Amino acid sequence: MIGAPISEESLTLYGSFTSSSSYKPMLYLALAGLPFSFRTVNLKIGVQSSPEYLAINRWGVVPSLRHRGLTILQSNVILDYLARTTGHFEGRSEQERWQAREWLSWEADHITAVARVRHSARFRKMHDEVIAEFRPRAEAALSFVDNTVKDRPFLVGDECTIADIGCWGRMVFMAEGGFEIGHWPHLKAWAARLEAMPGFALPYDLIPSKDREFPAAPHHVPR
Ligand SMILES: N[C@@H](CCC(=O)N[C@@H](CS)C(=O)NCC(=O)O)C(=O)O
Repeated sequence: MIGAPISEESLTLYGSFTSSSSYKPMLYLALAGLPFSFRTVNLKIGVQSSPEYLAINRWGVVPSLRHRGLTILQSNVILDYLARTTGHFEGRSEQERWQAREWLSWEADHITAVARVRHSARFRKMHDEVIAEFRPRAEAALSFVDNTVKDRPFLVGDECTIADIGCWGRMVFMAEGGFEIGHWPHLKAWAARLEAMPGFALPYDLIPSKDREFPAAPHHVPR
């Protein structure tokens, strides 16, 4: 059973609380302070494969976003959509806006290795061959981010963009994959800068296990 959107104009996010892909748009909405409806898709009992949810998301995965009669899938496309339509975390110049999207594409190729190791370790009781293949790739991706934020506060320009939200959001469960954040000190400092932003929360504090309405947060600045 999946909850219905409140109205076409409101933002409705479908997600699950163990999912880094769901965390990414959820963190965006929390940092932007935007009001939205959360509709839970319980992956444990297979709601993602129900005909009702497949009518929303053809791939049977979370997240999905509904807004203004549109349905938007894939976490990075959702971040792109939210940045375009609400103006938050877009980047200041045209070059920065493209660069932020380049990072999202890179994230899907590389930081997903962190998510694979974590998934294998947490949900599948250690698939050694998966971990052996993806751990070095994950470490290389984390090192690339670490090196990028060595001399700059965020991945693109000097303020937080969807690049930071997308990359951080996908690596957020790194400890569950056995990655110790202290091994990447610049990345750790960058994560602390994100954590210091109003509205920030970690996934298990942010994503509810039940449907919930989120009102506009006090720090919300309409654009
Ligand atoms: N590339 C997709 C990945 C989505 C995805 O794989 N979601 C996982 C949770 S993180 C899911 O719904 N898995 C359920 C399943 O495969 O049955 C995105 O970024 O949105």
